[in-house]
Amino acid sequence: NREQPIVIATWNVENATSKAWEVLKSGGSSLDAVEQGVMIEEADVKNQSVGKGGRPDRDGNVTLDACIMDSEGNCGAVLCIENIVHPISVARKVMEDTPHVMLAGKGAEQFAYEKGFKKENLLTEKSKQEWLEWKKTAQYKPIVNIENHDTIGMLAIDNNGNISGACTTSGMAYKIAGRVGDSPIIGAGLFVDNEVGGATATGVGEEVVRTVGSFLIVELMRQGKSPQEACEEGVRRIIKKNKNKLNFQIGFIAINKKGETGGYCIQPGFSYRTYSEAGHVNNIPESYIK
Ligand code: SD4
Repeated sequence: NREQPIVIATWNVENATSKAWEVLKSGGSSLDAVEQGVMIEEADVKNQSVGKGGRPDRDGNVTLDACIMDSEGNCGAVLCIENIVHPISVARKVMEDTPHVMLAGKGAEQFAYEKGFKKENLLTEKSKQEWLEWKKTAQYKPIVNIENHDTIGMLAIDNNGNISGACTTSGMAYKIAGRVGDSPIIGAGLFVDNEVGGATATGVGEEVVRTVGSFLIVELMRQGKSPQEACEEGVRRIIKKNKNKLNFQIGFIAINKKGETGGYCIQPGFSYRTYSEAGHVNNIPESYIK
């Protein structure tokens, strides 16, 4: 009952999982599948939490975070990069073409241009108008499940049984300039171990970083927990540290080597997509708060 190939992703990102599935079905690698899958959301200006059209920081600049990890344990990330539509592809170049894992800010942007990426304005009129409206009160307040469509984390297993993952975001809306969340941090926003499985996160990144959430979930699976049990324990660790202020969202998804999947979150409203021969499904996981 091995589910392979299979792709899973945070939120109801039908176009992104369809794209990844197309790559997997045609015999492509899980690395190509997750890259091309999340690129759909990066380019979609209607998704205001990822890539082009993302909400800016409090100064009005759109800054993006992304990371990618392959089945060999190689990884690459870009942090706080501006003017580039596909940070996931820059992260892949960091992984494949440099001796480094992370490039940040101006250096990451400079590297992208050297690799042939085009400079593009990422702030859409819609995101700009909303930011101008926000500036009237300028209260930083993360909103739970913004539009039910958010940071995308994606995990895939290809025909050869190899697991890869990708995670990409514009981060928390109206953050302080320079702020980086969990999404580009290997182990926090994303982790893959080809012997065990993979995990990825969405929500208030500071809380995921504090518990090294995705690494924790993969390690729990290594110890024998199912993806579902591991995601629940990952969320419980965060809850323990935040007993009196559970007003934020965290969602984890995970997959193991057998292609079994799981997901769990703090607040209702989170969902994740799975696409395999068994079908293309939007799953609504249990939440800690009902
Ligand atoms: C971050 N985890 O930057 C991201 C934001 C996010 O849904 O997931 N939004 O903290």
